[in-house]
Amino acid sequence: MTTPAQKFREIIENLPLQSKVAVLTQDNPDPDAMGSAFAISYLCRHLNPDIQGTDIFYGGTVSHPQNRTMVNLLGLPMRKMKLFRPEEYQIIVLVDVASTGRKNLQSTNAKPHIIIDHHRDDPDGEYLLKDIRPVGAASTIVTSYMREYGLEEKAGETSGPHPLTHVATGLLVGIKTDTQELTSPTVTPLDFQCYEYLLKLMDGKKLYQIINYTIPRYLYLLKAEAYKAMELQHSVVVAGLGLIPPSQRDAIPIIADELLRMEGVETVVAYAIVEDRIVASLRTTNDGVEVNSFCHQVFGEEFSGGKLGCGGASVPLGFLTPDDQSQTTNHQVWEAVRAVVSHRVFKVASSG
Ligand SMILES: [Mn+2]
Repeated sequence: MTTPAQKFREIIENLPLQSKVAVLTQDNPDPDAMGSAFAISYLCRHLNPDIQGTDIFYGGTVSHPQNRTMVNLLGLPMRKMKLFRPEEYQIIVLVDVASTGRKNLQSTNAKPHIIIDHHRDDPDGEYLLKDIRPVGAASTIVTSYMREYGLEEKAGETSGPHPLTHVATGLLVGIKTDTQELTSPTVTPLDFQCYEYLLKLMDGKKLYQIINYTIPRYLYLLKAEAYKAMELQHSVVVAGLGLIPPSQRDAIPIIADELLRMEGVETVVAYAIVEDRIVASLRTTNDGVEVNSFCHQVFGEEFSGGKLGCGGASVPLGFLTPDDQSQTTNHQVWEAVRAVVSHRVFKVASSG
């Protein structure tokens, strides 16, 4: 029987001279998405040095400071989706994308030839290869290809623009973060085996730097703002961060996660105005809170959603979008938003 790794090798090896491969991943890629996309790109060039090249595309932003550190330290060649011309590529690979409905990839509808994923879904259609397995990380599946090809024997060699150690480091961060250090319920024996395999290949210094990433100063300032502004009723905390630029939007979920650890707190809503939207993160450890309906009641069904203790919203402000250079009106819009969000959160929380 042909394994998925053999099938992948066969597809890539048989590509005509000068072919190009596109690897598409989540719009707002997490370490698993970036690590596995980078490794697929590496594998394509390794299996067929006669191809013209591979490009990785994503539609949104890489803004979490850890993800930015990963991109910089490993030299991940991530390109913006608006540069993607599907007709230029002989093979399109989707990796770590929840394929059915494409919930986390909406910036293109190009049809893939290859799907590699661990999200539990099964998209219809004909593909050259569809390797969807219920393991802890997409990075695990790609690592299993590397093991099958015996890539560790190439470890000392540095042909190509990226050393294997960088690829292995990216995959390791992918498995670590997607499986919460191999403790999530989705973890399989294959995740452990691949993790161990990567430990022998990775760059320990780079791994350390990614895990202990430099925290940007704005995050401390926004945390200070959150601590000052937060309102607490019973076990519910609401923290408004004010107007923040898009490059800082990842502070919202980071602060929500942190406030959830406060003694006596079970539910957190952290939010800010980002350009023309209210962006919010909701977290709860209270099993009685149905996150999806909580989000819908506070922010509207069209603009929010969630599951299993974790939700979010992105509500367009439209006519009320703050654009006052003198800041006076901006402040008033913020005060209005703050009053409405606090009122609704506490109302919905107490009605549950
Ligand atoms: Mn993943």
